[in-house]
Amino acid sequence: MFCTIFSQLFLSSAQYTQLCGNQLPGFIIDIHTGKPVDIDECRDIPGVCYNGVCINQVGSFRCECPLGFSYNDQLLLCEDIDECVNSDHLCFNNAFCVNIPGSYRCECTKGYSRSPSGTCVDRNECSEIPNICSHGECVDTPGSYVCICHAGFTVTEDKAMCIDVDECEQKPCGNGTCRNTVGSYNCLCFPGFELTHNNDCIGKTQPFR
Ligand SMILES: [Ca+2]
Ligand SMILES: [Ca+2]
Ligand SMILES: [Ca+2]
Repeated sequence: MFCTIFSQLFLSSAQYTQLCGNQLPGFIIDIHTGKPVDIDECRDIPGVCYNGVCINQVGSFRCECPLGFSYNDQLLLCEDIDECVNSDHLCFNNAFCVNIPGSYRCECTKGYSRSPSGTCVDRNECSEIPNICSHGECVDTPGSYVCICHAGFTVTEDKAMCIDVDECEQKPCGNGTCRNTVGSYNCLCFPGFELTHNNDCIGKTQPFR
């Protein structure tokens, strides 16, 4: 059994001849008759022709691989072809390639969804997602959307949300304590100070005597 396809794979031809003499690969010598007998590689090699069909032949064997698979003559099995690597532009117009066993498929890129005709079209996030851009207006863009925020709110870096501005960080109250609120802020004036229409605290004017 040693002088079979296994040893052919792992030995140089000189090493093979040294170990196996002129015995033909793919045959085993019958100890009773002394004659070479075909080895059934399909039966004797574990996992041979995996994903495909093994066909024994006199002195050898072959693997028949299904569509989308190719024969790996080192591993003796049928390997999935990664169509996404081998062929550019299998998927186009806002889609990308996903390799699957025996085939591939095209998936829409982020921000796009499959239309009834099968093409990838822009999603209108503004109408599809409830409460998107709360505290602002949603504007649809190709592949995405942006939020235009109401006063007192600022847009996140990805322009996907409006978040409250903490106006107190700017210390707007002067002689008072600032309290941030959602969309605005309040000033609580220190004793002796009063709130102006500019929402800050100034000293109370002394009444004339
Ligand atoms: Ca054979
Ligand atoms: Ca969009
Ligand atoms: Ca605020």
